[in-house]
Amino acid sequence: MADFERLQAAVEAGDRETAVQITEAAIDEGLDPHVILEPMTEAMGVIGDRFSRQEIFVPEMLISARAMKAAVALLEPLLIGSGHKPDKVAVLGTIRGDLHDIGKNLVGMMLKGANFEVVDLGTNTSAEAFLAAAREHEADLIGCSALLTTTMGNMREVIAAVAEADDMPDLRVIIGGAPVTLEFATQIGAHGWAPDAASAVHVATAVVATARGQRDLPGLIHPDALAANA
Ligand code: B1M
Repeated sequence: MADFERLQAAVEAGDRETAVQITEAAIDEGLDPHVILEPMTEAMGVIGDRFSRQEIFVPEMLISARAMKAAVALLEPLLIGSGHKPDKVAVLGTIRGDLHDIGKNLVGMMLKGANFEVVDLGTNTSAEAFLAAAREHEADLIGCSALLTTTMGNMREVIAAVAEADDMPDLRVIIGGAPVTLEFATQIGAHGWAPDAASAVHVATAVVATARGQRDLPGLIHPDALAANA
Protein backbone atom coordinates (compact mmCIF):
# COMPACT_ATOMS: atom_id res chain seq x y z
CA MET A 1 0.00 0.00 0.00
CA ALA A 2 1.52 3.31 -1.10
CA ASP A 3 2.55 5.50 1.83
CA PHE A 4 1.29 8.95 0.82
CA GLU A 5 2.21 10.52 4.16
CA ARG A 6 5.82 9.51 3.53
CA LEU A 7 5.58 10.77 -0.05
CA GLN A 8 4.40 14.17 1.16
CA ALA A 9 7.12 14.22 3.85
CA ALA A 10 9.75 13.27 1.27
CA VAL A 11 8.79 16.12 -1.05
CA GLU A 12 8.68 18.54 1.88
CA ALA A 13 12.16 17.39 2.91
CA GLY A 14 13.42 17.53 -0.66
CA ASP A 15 14.26 13.81 -0.49
CA ARG A 16 14.14 13.07 -4.18
CA GLU A 17 15.19 9.41 -3.89
CA THR A 18 12.40 8.51 -1.46
CA ALA A 19 9.82 10.53 -3.42
CA VAL A 20 10.76 8.64 -6.57
CA GLN A 21 10.74 5.25 -4.81
CA ILE A 22 7.27 5.75 -3.32
CA THR A 23 5.92 7.08 -6.62
CA GLU A 24 7.29 4.04 -8.44
CA ALA A 25 5.66 1.74 -5.89
CA ALA A 26 2.33 3.59 -6.21
CA ILE A 27 2.49 3.28 -10.02
CA ASP A 28 3.23 -0.44 -9.69
CA GLU A 29 0.15 -0.75 -7.49
CA GLY A 30 -1.88 0.67 -10.37
CA LEU A 31 -2.99 3.79 -8.51
CA ASP A 32 -4.53 6.72 -10.37
CA PRO A 33 -1.73 9.21 -11.22
CA HIS A 34 -3.95 12.13 -10.13
CA VAL A 35 -4.24 10.53 -6.69
CA ILE A 36 -0.46 10.06 -6.51
CA LEU A 37 -0.03 13.76 -7.32
CA GLU A 38 -2.16 14.94 -4.41
CA PRO A 39 0.34 14.48 -1.54
CA MET A 40 3.04 16.18 -3.60
CA THR A 41 0.85 19.18 -4.36
CA GLU A 42 -0.04 19.27 -0.66
CA ALA A 43 3.68 19.28 0.17
CA MET A 44 4.21 22.32 -2.06
CA GLY A 45 1.49 24.15 -0.12
CA VAL A 46 3.24 23.32 3.16
CA ILE A 47 6.58 24.46 1.73
CA GLY A 48 5.04 27.73 0.57
CA ASP A 49 3.59 28.37 4.03
CA ARG A 50 6.95 27.67 5.68
CA PHE A 51 8.60 30.04 3.22
CA SER A 52 6.02 32.73 4.07
CA ARG A 53 6.82 32.28 7.78
CA GLN A 54 10.55 32.51 6.94
CA GLU A 55 11.16 29.07 8.42
CA ILE A 56 12.77 28.02 5.14
CA PHE A 57 14.30 29.94 2.23
CA VAL A 58 14.62 29.72 -1.56
CA PRO A 59 17.16 26.82 -1.62
CA GLU A 60 14.85 24.59 0.42
CA MET A 61 11.89 25.49 -1.84
CA LEU A 62 14.01 24.62 -4.83
CA ILE A 63 15.10 21.25 -3.42
CA SER A 64 11.48 20.32 -2.71
CA ALA A 65 10.49 21.40 -6.21
CA ARG A 66 13.21 19.18 -7.67
CA ALA A 67 12.00 16.19 -5.66
CA MET A 68 8.46 16.76 -6.92
CA LYS A 69 9.60 17.20 -10.51
CA ALA A 70 11.55 13.93 -10.43
CA ALA A 71 8.51 12.06 -9.14
CA VAL A 72 6.11 13.81 -11.54
CA ALA A 73 8.33 12.79 -14.47
CA LEU A 74 7.43 9.17 -13.66
CA LEU A 75 3.74 10.03 -13.80
CA GLU A 76 3.97 11.81 -17.15
CA PRO A 77 3.31 8.78 -19.40
CA LEU A 78 0.28 7.86 -17.29
CA LEU A 79 -1.11 11.39 -17.35
CA ILE A 80 -0.63 11.64 -21.10
CA GLY A 81 -2.12 8.21 -21.85
CA SER A 82 -2.01 6.68 -25.30
CA GLY A 83 -4.30 9.27 -26.93
CA HIS A 84 -4.93 9.76 -30.61
CA LYS A 85 -3.15 11.92 -33.13
CA PRO A 86 -3.20 15.50 -31.78
CA ASP A 87 -5.81 17.66 -33.49
CA LYS A 88 -5.18 20.91 -31.61
CA VAL A 89 -2.01 22.83 -30.87
CA ALA A 90 -1.31 24.67 -27.61
CA VAL A 91 1.68 26.88 -26.93
CA LEU A 92 2.35 26.84 -23.20
CA GLY A 93 4.61 28.87 -20.97
CA THR A 94 5.12 30.61 -17.66
CA ILE A 95 4.86 34.35 -18.05
CA ARG A 96 7.75 36.80 -18.32
CA GLY A 97 9.63 37.24 -15.03
CA ASP A 98 8.32 34.01 -13.51
CA LEU A 99 10.37 30.82 -13.04
CA HIS A 100 7.74 28.53 -11.49
CA ASP A 101 6.99 25.64 -13.80
CA ILE A 102 5.59 22.64 -11.91
CA GLY A 103 1.94 23.65 -12.36
CA LYS A 104 2.52 24.67 -15.97
CA ASN A 105 4.15 21.30 -16.66
CA LEU A 106 1.17 19.47 -15.20
CA VAL A 107 -1.18 21.48 -17.41
CA GLY A 108 1.00 20.50 -20.40
CA MET A 109 0.91 16.80 -19.54
CA MET A 110 -2.85 16.83 -19.19
CA LEU A 111 -3.34 18.76 -22.43
CA LYS A 112 -1.26 16.14 -24.22
CA GLY A 113 -3.59 13.53 -22.76
CA ALA A 114 -6.51 15.43 -24.33
CA ASN A 115 -5.12 15.32 -27.89
CA PHE A 116 -3.29 18.62 -27.85
CA GLU A 117 0.13 18.93 -29.37
CA VAL A 118 1.94 20.99 -26.72
CA VAL A 119 4.74 23.38 -27.56
CA ASP A 120 6.28 24.17 -24.17
CA LEU A 121 8.21 27.43 -24.10
CA GLY A 122 9.34 26.92 -20.50
CA THR A 123 9.47 29.79 -18.04
CA ASN A 124 10.02 33.56 -18.27
CA THR A 125 8.20 33.73 -21.58
CA SER A 126 7.60 37.08 -23.25
CA ALA A 127 4.50 38.00 -25.25
CA GLU A 128 6.70 38.12 -28.37
CA ALA A 129 7.91 34.56 -27.77
CA PHE A 130 4.34 33.31 -27.24
CA LEU A 131 3.20 34.97 -30.47
CA ALA A 132 6.16 33.79 -32.53
CA ALA A 133 5.64 30.18 -31.41
CA ALA A 134 1.89 30.37 -32.01
CA ARG A 135 2.55 31.63 -35.54
CA GLU A 136 5.24 29.02 -36.25
CA HIS A 137 3.13 26.10 -35.00
CA GLU A 138 -0.24 27.43 -36.23
CA ALA A 139 -1.50 27.14 -32.69
CA ASP A 140 -5.11 27.19 -31.60
CA LEU A 141 -4.31 28.20 -28.07
CA ILE A 142 -1.82 29.96 -25.83
CA GLY A 143 -1.73 28.74 -22.21
CA CYS A 144 -0.14 31.15 -19.82
CA SER A 145 0.82 30.38 -16.21
CA ALA A 146 1.83 32.76 -13.39
CA LEU A 147 2.66 32.02 -9.77
CA LEU A 148 3.65 35.48 -8.58
CA THR A 149 1.42 38.47 -7.93
CA THR A 150 4.30 40.53 -9.36
CA THR A 151 4.28 38.71 -12.72
CA MET A 152 0.61 37.94 -13.36
CA GLY A 153 0.12 41.48 -14.72
CA ASN A 154 2.52 40.61 -17.56
CA MET A 155 -0.20 38.37 -18.95
CA ARG A 156 -1.91 41.52 -20.21
CA GLU A 157 0.91 41.83 -22.76
CA VAL A 158 0.05 38.41 -24.20
CA ILE A 159 -3.66 39.21 -24.44
CA ALA A 160 -2.88 42.54 -26.14
CA ALA A 161 -0.45 40.95 -28.59
CA VAL A 162 -3.00 38.27 -29.55
CA ALA A 163 -5.71 40.91 -30.04
CA GLU A 164 -3.39 42.77 -32.40
CA ALA A 165 -2.36 39.68 -34.39
CA ASP A 166 -4.67 40.10 -37.40
CA ASP A 167 -3.18 37.03 -39.09
CA MET A 168 -4.36 34.74 -36.25
CA PRO A 169 -7.99 35.74 -35.58
CA ASP A 170 -8.89 32.37 -34.04
CA LEU A 171 -5.96 32.21 -31.61
CA ARG A 172 -7.21 32.04 -28.01
CA VAL A 173 -5.56 32.55 -24.61
CA ILE A 174 -6.27 30.72 -21.37
CA ILE A 175 -4.58 31.65 -18.12
CA GLY A 176 -4.06 30.15 -14.68
CA GLY A 177 -1.77 29.79 -11.69
CA ALA A 178 -2.22 30.14 -7.94
CA PRO A 179 -2.73 33.95 -7.72
CA VAL A 180 -4.70 34.21 -10.98
CA THR A 181 -8.42 34.58 -10.25
CA LEU A 182 -11.46 34.45 -12.49
CA GLU A 183 -11.97 38.16 -11.81
CA PHE A 184 -8.45 38.93 -12.98
CA ALA A 185 -8.88 36.79 -16.10
CA THR A 186 -12.11 38.62 -16.91
CA GLN A 187 -10.50 41.99 -16.26
CA ILE A 188 -7.59 41.42 -18.67
CA GLY A 189 -9.76 39.85 -21.40
CA ALA A 190 -8.54 36.24 -21.40
CA HIS A 191 -10.68 33.73 -23.31
CA GLY A 192 -10.46 31.09 -20.61
CA TRP A 193 -9.42 30.57 -17.01
CA ALA A 194 -8.87 27.43 -14.94
CA PRO A 195 -7.88 26.96 -11.30
CA ASP A 196 -6.09 23.62 -11.80
CA ALA A 197 -4.58 21.37 -14.42
CA ALA A 198 -7.55 19.00 -14.70
CA SER A 199 -10.06 21.79 -15.35
CA ALA A 200 -7.59 23.56 -17.66
CA VAL A 201 -8.07 20.67 -20.09
CA HIS A 202 -11.85 21.12 -20.20
CA VAL A 203 -11.53 24.88 -20.52
CA ALA A 204 -8.88 24.59 -23.26
CA THR A 205 -10.98 22.11 -25.23
CA ALA A 206 -14.10 24.30 -25.00
CA VAL A 207 -12.20 27.47 -25.88
CA VAL A 208 -10.81 25.86 -29.03
CA ALA A 209 -14.23 24.42 -29.95
CA THR A 210 -15.84 27.87 -29.73
CA ALA A 211 -13.05 29.40 -31.83
CA ARG A 212 -13.65 26.71 -34.47
CA GLY A 213 -17.41 27.34 -34.43
CA GLN A 214 -18.03 23.83 -33.05
CA ARG A 215 -19.58 25.12 -29.85
CA ASP A 216 -21.42 28.24 -28.78
CA LEU A 217 -20.48 29.55 -25.36
CA PRO A 218 -20.30 33.31 -24.91
CA GLY A 219 -17.85 35.18 -22.68
CA LEU A 220 -14.85 33.95 -20.77
CA ILE A 221 -14.86 30.17 -20.41
CA HIS A 222 -14.26 28.74 -16.93
CA PRO A 223 -15.23 25.53 -15.10
CA ASP A 224 -18.50 26.89 -13.63
CA ALA A 225 -19.62 28.19 -17.03
CA LEU A 226 -18.93 24.75 -18.50
CA ALA A 227 -20.87 23.02 -15.72
CA ALA A 228 -23.83 25.39 -16.24
CA ASN A 229 -23.83 24.64 -19.99
CA ALA A 230 -23.23 20.89 -19.72
CO1 B1M B 1 8.21 30.44 -5.28
N1 B1M B 1 6.78 31.51 -4.54
N2 B1M B 1 9.35 32.03 -5.42
N3 B1M B 1 9.61 29.22 -5.83
N4 B1M B 1 7.07 29.04 -4.73
C1 B1M B 1 5.48 30.84 -4.32
C2 B1M B 1 4.61 30.95 -5.57
C3 B1M B 1 4.92 31.66 -3.08
C4 B1M B 1 3.39 31.65 -3.00
C5 B1M B 1 5.55 31.12 -1.78
C6 B1M B 1 5.05 31.87 -0.56
O1 B1M B 1 5.52 32.96 -0.30
N5 B1M B 1 4.12 31.32 0.18
C7 B1M B 1 5.53 33.08 -3.34
C8 B1M B 1 4.68 34.03 -4.20
C9 B1M B 1 4.05 35.12 -3.37
C10 B1M B 1 3.28 36.07 -4.22
O2 B1M B 1 3.51 36.28 -5.37
N6 B1M B 1 2.31 36.66 -3.58
C11 B1M B 1 6.84 32.71 -4.01
C12 B1M B 1 7.98 33.58 -4.09
C13 B1M B 1 7.86 34.89 -3.31
C14 B1M B 1 9.14 33.26 -4.82
C15 B1M B 1 10.39 34.12 -5.01
C16 B1M B 1 10.11 35.62 -5.30
C17 B1M B 1 11.27 33.93 -3.75
C18 B1M B 1 12.52 34.78 -3.70
O3 B1M B 1 13.36 34.70 -4.56
N7 B1M B 1 12.58 35.59 -2.68
C19 B1M B 1 11.08 33.42 -6.21
C20 B1M B 1 10.63 34.02 -7.55
C21 B1M B 1 11.43 33.47 -8.70
C22 B1M B 1 10.78 33.86 -10.02
O4 B1M B 1 9.87 33.18 -10.46
N8 B1M B 1 11.22 34.95 -10.62
C23 B1M B 1 10.57 32.03 -6.05
C24 B1M B 1 11.26 30.92 -6.48
C25 B1M B 1 10.83 29.60 -6.32
C26 B1M B 1 11.68 28.38 -6.67
C27 B1M B 1 12.51 28.57 -7.95
C28 B1M B 1 12.61 28.12 -5.51
C29 B1M B 1 10.60 27.25 -6.72
C30 B1M B 1 10.04 26.97 -8.13
C31 B1M B 1 10.69 25.80 -8.80
C32 B1M B 1 9.97 25.41 -10.06
O5 B1M B 1 8.79 25.66 -10.27
N9 B1M B 1 10.71 24.73 -10.91
C33 B1M B 1 9.46 27.86 -5.91
C34 B1M B 1 8.38 27.09 -5.38
C35 B1M B 1 8.50 25.58 -5.46
C36 B1M B 1 7.24 27.70 -4.82
C37 B1M B 1 6.03 27.02 -4.14
C38 B1M B 1 6.49 26.52 -2.76
C39 B1M B 1 5.39 25.86 -4.87
C40 B1M B 1 4.90 26.15 -6.30
C41 B1M B 1 4.42 24.87 -6.92
O6 B1M B 1 5.14 24.25 -7.67
N10 B1M B 1 3.21 24.40 -6.51
C42 B1M B 1 5.00 28.24 -4.05
C43 B1M B 1 4.07 28.14 -2.86
C44 B1M B 1 2.71 27.60 -3.22
O7 B1M B 1 2.35 27.47 -4.37
N11 B1M B 1 1.92 27.33 -2.22
C45 B1M B 1 5.87 29.41 -4.23
C46 B1M B 1 2.66 23.11 -6.95
C47 B1M B 1 1.95 23.25 -8.31
C48 B1M B 1 1.36 21.91 -8.71
O8 B1M B 1 0.88 24.17 -8.14
O9 B1M B 1 2.01 25.90 -9.60
O10 B1M B 1 -0.10 26.45 -8.28
P1 B1M B 1 0.72 25.47 -9.03
O11 B1M B 1 -0.15 24.96 -10.27
C49 B1M B 1 -1.49 24.52 -10.15
C50 B1M B 1 -2.51 25.63 -10.37
O12 B1M B 1 -2.06 26.92 -9.98
C51 B1M B 1 -2.89 25.53 -11.81
O13 B1M B 1 -2.75 24.13 -12.07
C52 B1M B 1 -1.67 23.58 -11.33
C53 B1M B 1 -1.93 22.14 -10.99
O14 B1M B 1 -3.23 21.91 -10.54
N12 B1M B 1 -2.16 26.21 -12.85
C54 B1M B 1 -2.78 26.51 -14.03
C55 B1M B 1 -0.88 26.61 -12.94
N13 B1M B 1 -0.63 27.15 -14.13
C56 B1M B 1 -1.79 27.10 -14.83
C57 B1M B 1 -2.09 27.49 -16.15
C58 B1M B 1 -3.40 27.29 -16.61
C59 B1M B 1 -4.36 26.74 -15.78
C60 B1M B 1 -4.08 26.33 -14.50
O15 B1M B 1 -3.78 27.62 -17.84
C61 B1M B 1 -2.81 27.92 -18.80
